[in-house]
Amino acid sequence: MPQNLILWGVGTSRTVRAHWAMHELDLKYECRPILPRSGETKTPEYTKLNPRQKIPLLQDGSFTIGESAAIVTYLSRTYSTTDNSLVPDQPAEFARWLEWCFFIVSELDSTSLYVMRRHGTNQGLAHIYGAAPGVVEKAAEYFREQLRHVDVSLGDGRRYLMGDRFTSADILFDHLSGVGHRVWRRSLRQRIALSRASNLTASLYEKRRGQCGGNLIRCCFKFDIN
Ligand SMILES: N[C@@H](CCC(=O)N[C@@H](CS)C(=O)NCC(=O)O)C(=O)O
Repeated sequence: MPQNLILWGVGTSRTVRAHWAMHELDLKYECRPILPRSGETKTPEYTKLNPRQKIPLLQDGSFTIGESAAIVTYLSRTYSTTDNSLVPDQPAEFARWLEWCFFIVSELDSTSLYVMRRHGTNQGLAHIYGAAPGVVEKAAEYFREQLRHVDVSLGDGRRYLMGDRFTSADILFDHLSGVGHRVWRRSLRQRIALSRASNLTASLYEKRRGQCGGNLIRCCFKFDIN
């Protein structure tokens, strides 16, 4: 069992992924609830830990790792049991899982959704990163198009992206967009680890938001992708 897990960050969909994985794997950990867009990722102390100045970040003893998808994979590969593993072992299943993860992180997140977040004026972060309405419109179009691939897969009524087996790909996808097929969504709602992680991070976020007050730059989680 891990001795000294510290997870940095709350208040974003990417940080919830890491908290959710912790709860799925039943791990005890310490949370350092720093917030995005609050200046807290830019302090010298944090920059030393993570020069990319992003959350989430995981410390496991002297080992430090960022990127939410890498964190959940590391946690599962290091601490899962045969019953709660979030990453398939068998080569073809592993490759399929990897395909989902890359698709979610690259096609859905980086190429389209995050572009909409950063440059959107409709509940986006254009006030920080600059408005680019044409780019946002094209990114939304691309996002909807890519989402159709997920719809086709989930349309066969499977409970999770990998079929009957819950994996970290479901964690990545859920905390990307709040979309997804009805059966899949119902399966996720039944996961106790998700409600535990969401409740914990929501309460920590509210507490910290109060403390940060006016220093916190407005941030939003919902985006109009219709
Ligand atoms: N690809 C990274 C993205 C992490 C990221 O961009 N985090 C943002 C918040 S969503 C952040 O920490 N920004 C720095 C800040 O706001 O201070 C991941 O999945 O972990």
